[in-house]
Amino acid sequence: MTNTAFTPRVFSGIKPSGGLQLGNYLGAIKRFVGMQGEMETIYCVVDMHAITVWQDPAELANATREVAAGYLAAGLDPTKSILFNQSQVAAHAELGWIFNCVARVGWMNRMTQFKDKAGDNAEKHSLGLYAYPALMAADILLYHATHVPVGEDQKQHVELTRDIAKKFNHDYKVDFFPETAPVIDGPATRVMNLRDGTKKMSKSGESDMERINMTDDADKIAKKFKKAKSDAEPLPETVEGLADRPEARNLIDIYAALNDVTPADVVAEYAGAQWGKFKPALADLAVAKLAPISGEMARLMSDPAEIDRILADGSARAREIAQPILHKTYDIVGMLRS
Ligand code: AQP
Repeated sequence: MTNTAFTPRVFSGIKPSGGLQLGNYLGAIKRFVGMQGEMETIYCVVDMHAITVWQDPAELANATREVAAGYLAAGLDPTKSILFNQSQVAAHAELGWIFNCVARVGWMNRMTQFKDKAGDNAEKHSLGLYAYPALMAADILLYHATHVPVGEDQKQHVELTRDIAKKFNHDYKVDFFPETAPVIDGPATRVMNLRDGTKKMSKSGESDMERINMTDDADKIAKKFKKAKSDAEPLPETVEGLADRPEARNLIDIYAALNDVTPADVVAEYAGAQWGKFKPALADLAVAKLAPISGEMARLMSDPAEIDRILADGSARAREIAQPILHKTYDIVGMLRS
């Protein structure tokens, strides 16, 4: 069966594992909002993924609300999209278990994000961190999602989702789960660390100076871009001139994504400029684009009951789609629904 047999549907999520950073916004949220109205859109705050590494219980609920506020402040309309937090739709965990039994250990061993996160100390990490791509496959396939907008770092996990769908369909001789497509496009699918252009920007990176947080004020944003690593050369004449210049490439990609233009447009505008000219322009642009969002996030966070109400409504709507798909999965697998 091809994906044309499935209603086009978008699913994606963000972990409340800390405050949102610019990579989450440009690589994910901004694009999620752009897909609203094109097809049915379901967006999640994936709190069950967050606890694959330690989360202070006193902060997790707040971080969950903050990610929800980030989505809403960036333009997500809860009447057009379903917005909810994962733990409130139990079917995610239930389908996740089935997929633990479909995915192969050899597949999980190839997941580069686990290797990066666990480093040399893999045995001390949670089983959840290792198994999390199978839960992510459940998040997506529980809604028969056909499109998953993600940053470049999540591409391998969406490919694993396709492998799980294919194996399930093959083993049970059904055409039940779609082969979901990752949607990875635009200039900011991999926003890099401001102090090291070879590493991705992350919420949980060691130093605050390596990322722009969505809640940073104008002074902080200006300071972080001023101190961002660049190189000794001026901006090149063409994008080809950015090869082997990861920090320069990153700053230009960020500018392009914030301003909805291409990196080639940015290079054409700033060809030959020194960093002393480009960095303040980048900081001004970032403040102009991010300040309205952080202001709206602060406003939303001052009324947590309203965020909780939006999430509860989203959970109820998500359950309506998820429950029949889970039940059908149980029937296919042969679970007695007593
Ligand atoms: N640097 C990035 N550039 C582009 N996209 C990014 N995303 C994350 N970082 C970048 C995208 O944001 C979405 C949500 O990611 P996540 O929060 O679920 O997990 P992550 O990718 O592990 O994000 P972080 O910020 O690095 O979190 P921590 O530090 O807690 O692990 C995904 O679509 C992701 O691609």
